[in-house]
Amino acid sequence: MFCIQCEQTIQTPTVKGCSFAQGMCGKTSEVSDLQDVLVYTLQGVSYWAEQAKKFAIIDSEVNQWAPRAFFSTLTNVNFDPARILELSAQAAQFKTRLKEQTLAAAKLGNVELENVPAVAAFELPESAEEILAFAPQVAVNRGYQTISEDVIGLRLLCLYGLKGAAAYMEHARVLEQTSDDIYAEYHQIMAWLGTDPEDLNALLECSMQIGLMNYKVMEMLDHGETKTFGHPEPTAVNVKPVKGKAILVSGHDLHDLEKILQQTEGKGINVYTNGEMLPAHGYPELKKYSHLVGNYGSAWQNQQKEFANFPGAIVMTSNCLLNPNVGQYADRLFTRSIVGWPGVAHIEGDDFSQVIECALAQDGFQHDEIEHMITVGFGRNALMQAAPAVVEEVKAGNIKHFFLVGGCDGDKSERSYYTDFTAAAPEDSVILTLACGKFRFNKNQFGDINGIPRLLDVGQCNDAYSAIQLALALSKEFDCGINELPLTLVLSWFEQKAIVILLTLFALGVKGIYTGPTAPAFLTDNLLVIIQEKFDMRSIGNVEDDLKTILAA
Ligand code: SF4
Ligand code: SF3
Repeated sequence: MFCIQCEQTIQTPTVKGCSFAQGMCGKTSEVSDLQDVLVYTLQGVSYWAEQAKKFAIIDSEVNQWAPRAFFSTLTNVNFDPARILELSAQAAQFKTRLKEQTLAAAKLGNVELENVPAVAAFELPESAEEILAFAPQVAVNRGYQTISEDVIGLRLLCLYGLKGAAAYMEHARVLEQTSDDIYAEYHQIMAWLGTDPEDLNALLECSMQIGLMNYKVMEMLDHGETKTFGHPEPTAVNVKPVKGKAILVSGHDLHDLEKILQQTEGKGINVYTNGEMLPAHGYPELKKYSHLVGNYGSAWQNQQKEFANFPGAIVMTSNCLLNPNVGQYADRLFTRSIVGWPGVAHIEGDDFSQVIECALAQDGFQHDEIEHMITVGFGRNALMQAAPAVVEEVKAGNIKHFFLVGGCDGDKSERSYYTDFTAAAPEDSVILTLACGKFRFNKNQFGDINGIPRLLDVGQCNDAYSAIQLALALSKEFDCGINELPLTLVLSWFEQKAIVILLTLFALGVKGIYTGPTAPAFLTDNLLVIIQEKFDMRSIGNVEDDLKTILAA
């Protein structure tokens, strides 16, 4: 196996990347190898989808399915070899279908298809053994013996960035937001990466293309979420348990939460959000359910302890999943969509009766705990509504700086930087936050500036779109570029969704972003210098010095 896609990848003085029997996340070498072959097969699917389009053949079923399948290879999503094999078999079928249609159309038009790359000609072997035997040839770092590390690093930046974008495409698709134009762009990039490009400039350009494409994807997802559930509004959320039977819903998929709320209505079950599901409380069409009682737990890396202590059923709708056998709650856990763990019940379709039965069979919480309220719901609309008041405070000199402190959470102790940073941010600054990194500080008190809360929870990682809209509105109001605003982004990365959001911000021209806790291991020192110079990207250092530098600028 070789996998280097997330922040917790194995790094020693001699080894970079998870390359032994198991990755740090618990992904076995078998699953990792099967995922490599799946990704390679998907690159072949994309090649034929791109060719097919030249003959006006657009297969919407394949378009909508392919990013979803790619999403299954994202960090902490699917650990089940059987499911990955199923996806590969489906990919091979789709590839054959597109290939046959394309070749027939080409024949009809007397067109010769030239230079069909190896990735497009690849035939998936029948058995799991044969697939695994083939895997080393299609490892994501294939050719590393002879190709420069920089090339491999940029290929991985593109592949992992595209994977993050594919995940958001799937979140959008669930809410009936699809775009054949975006899928065409996805196929073009995926197919090109399958040809093992070596031109550093072309790869760098490709990473910017992925960033811009992802901006459109996040816009589409924002549209899907706000159209389906209304615009998030500032909402107080209890983060302490309430007496009664319970279901915990984790991950990013609001559609699943809605179905669970509908199906549990009147059944005496309380529903809680966990992790990236927290922002759900701000959406009118979700908060209207009185049995959506609060948020439980914190970010993904604490789930083995928190899920073990949760006395009900747990639904994992997307990333990030950890080994449920450690906390012995696998029998109370249910996976959805592309998520999988061997032996854990997987729910297809929208019938959650198994989850409800499981919750009713569990003890539930025995006591009410004293409430602790936090506020969420500062999405695009709420931010825009607050913008005039914010502008007034800026003009009056009461707000001097904006920070966006957000991104993924993780295990590393260096991540206390983000908690310390928010605590040390001056009183006349406003802190926007998003994604699961917020759990490091979102229960702390930040107060307000003449009624404007100093901490504004913008939402999930994909709600970076809302934060970008606020920045654009402020730059219009103050008649300056985004980089001239008193706004600093302090981001934390863990997995591929964070990679693509960073690419989006770079592609939009946002400069001077602080990132941490460490640089992605797939980027060489050389590449880091290029990226730092091109985008003025900075690594987090110590809070005091960083704040001094930021505020002096
Ligand atoms: Fe290692 Fe991360 Fe890949 Fe898991 S996802 S195998 S921890 S690099
Ligand atoms: Fe968190 Fe996985 Fe990235 Fe959506 S849930 S931000 S780490």
